[in-house]
Amino acid sequence: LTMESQLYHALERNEMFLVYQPRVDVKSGRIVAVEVLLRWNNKDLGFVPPISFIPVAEDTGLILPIGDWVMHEACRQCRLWTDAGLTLKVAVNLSARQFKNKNLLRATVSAINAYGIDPGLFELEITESILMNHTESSVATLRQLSDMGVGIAIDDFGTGYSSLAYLKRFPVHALKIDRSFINEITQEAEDLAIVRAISSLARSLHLKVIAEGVETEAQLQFLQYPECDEYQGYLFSKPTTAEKISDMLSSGI
Ligand code: G
Ligand code: G
Ligand code: MN
Ligand code: NA
Repeated sequence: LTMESQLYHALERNEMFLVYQPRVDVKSGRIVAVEVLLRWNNKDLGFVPPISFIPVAEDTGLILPIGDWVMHEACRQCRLWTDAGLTLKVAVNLSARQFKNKNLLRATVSAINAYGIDPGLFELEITESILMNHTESSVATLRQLSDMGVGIAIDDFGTGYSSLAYLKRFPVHALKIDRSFINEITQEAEDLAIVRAISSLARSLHLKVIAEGVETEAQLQFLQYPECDEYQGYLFSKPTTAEKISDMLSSGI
């Protein structure tokens, strides 16, 4: 009953599901997007957190079918929201192995087309370190996706060693500022300075700025425009079910 052997059957046994965390427009206070987060509830192992099973899924290659499933499920949900008159972008996390895979373009387009969603409502989140290990073909794929209208966001921005020149060369649309810079932004002058620098860099490159891990009203005050366009975090909502997201949207948030 190793995690690996259980993970092989997780999809066919319907043990995986998605939760969604709202991304909120700082100015209007409205939900404009959701980050899609994978969850696994196994009959023997119980709830296994992604930080435990994603590395196993990466090592075994299972992240490829699981990642395809995540993209399909996210697009299916996006379609349901669109049909209900709710316009909401879905942002899916991409692992290193998915990014390097030669089928990334086909897999992404397949999910988008299966539900006929607007490609502009689909976004990929890629960490700095994954992006820095790109190949020519993975960058070409990003460009093709970007040309279709798919968004590309750099996740955990500020924690890796990204060459700033890449921000210009790559088809990147948004920077998600890592929550380690937001955590103590109200007390630490350096953190505020870093957030301001990232934000002004992003703005001059015409990228959207999203603050992650916003937990308090005080933190949000420090992140009002022009620091950030959108924020995400426990202050507004933890990752939650699609139904709860629909309820929030329907009630006008
Ligand atoms: O809620 P949270 O514990 O979901 O996420 C923990 C980590 O797992 C985050 O770094 C997040 O990016 C990653 N993660 C969550 N869902 C997915 C997914 O569908 N695919 C990949 N590759 N990573 C994910
Ligand atoms: O690495 P990535 O940014 O994809 O992962 C998002 C992770 O951050 C998920 O595990 C999610 O549950 C978590 N998260 C989301 N909002 C908050 C928050 O306000 N505080 C903390 N500590 N974690 C958060
Ligand atoms: Mn993310
Ligand atoms: Na992040």
